[in-house]
Amino acid sequence: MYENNVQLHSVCMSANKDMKTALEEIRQKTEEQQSKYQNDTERYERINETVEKHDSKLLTIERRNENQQRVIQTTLQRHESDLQDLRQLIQDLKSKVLNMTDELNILLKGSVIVKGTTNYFVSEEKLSWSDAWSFCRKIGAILVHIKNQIINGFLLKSLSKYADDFWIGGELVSGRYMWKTSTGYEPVSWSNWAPGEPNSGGQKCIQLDEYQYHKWDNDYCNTPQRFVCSREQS
Ligand SMILES: [Ca+2]
Repeated sequence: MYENNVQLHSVCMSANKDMKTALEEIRQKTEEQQSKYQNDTERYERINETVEKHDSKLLTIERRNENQQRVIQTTLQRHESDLQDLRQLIQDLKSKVLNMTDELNILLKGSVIVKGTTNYFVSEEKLSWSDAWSFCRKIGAILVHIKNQIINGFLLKSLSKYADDFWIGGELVSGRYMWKTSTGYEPVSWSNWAPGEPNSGGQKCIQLDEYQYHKWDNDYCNTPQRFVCSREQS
């Protein structure tokens, strides 16, 4: 009986020891697992932190890119607008040069005299009264109106060297002599008709008659004559 008890005791002790060993192993493994879990958690947190930092940087870079794109887009649009303005400017300049060339070519066909703020163009070529009017309009002028003795005297003196007749801007309209303006007509109130003029017949346009010392004479409007345009200086 005693031996049996000793034996049983020995078995129990052995079993107890094994259980303790097993428990110790489990405890150690649990601690190792806990430590590993702790390490993994810390590593995950570090990775997560790094990812968040990178996300933040990426967001900053994306915003910066968007801002740069907006700036580039705005700059491009401004340059396109400037380019468009420059093209228009070049077009306007070309047009002005062409107009100036036209005007220069016209001026080469005559001469310009100046009194006060008015330029007078004395043509070389001879045209009908209506063609002379059109010519004057091309250079922003009109066939000259002579409304007083001062202008009359100035033109007589200037034209006395020419042995030609000159159209001026008066014509017969509805039985009355009128100055043709850029928009209509004004009555001729001051005049310097040569003796016996204006005579009757189909003569309806006023010229400065060289044979009458450039006094006024009505003549046939289709007759080619030299002419005088006038334009106020701008
Ligand atoms: Ca006449």
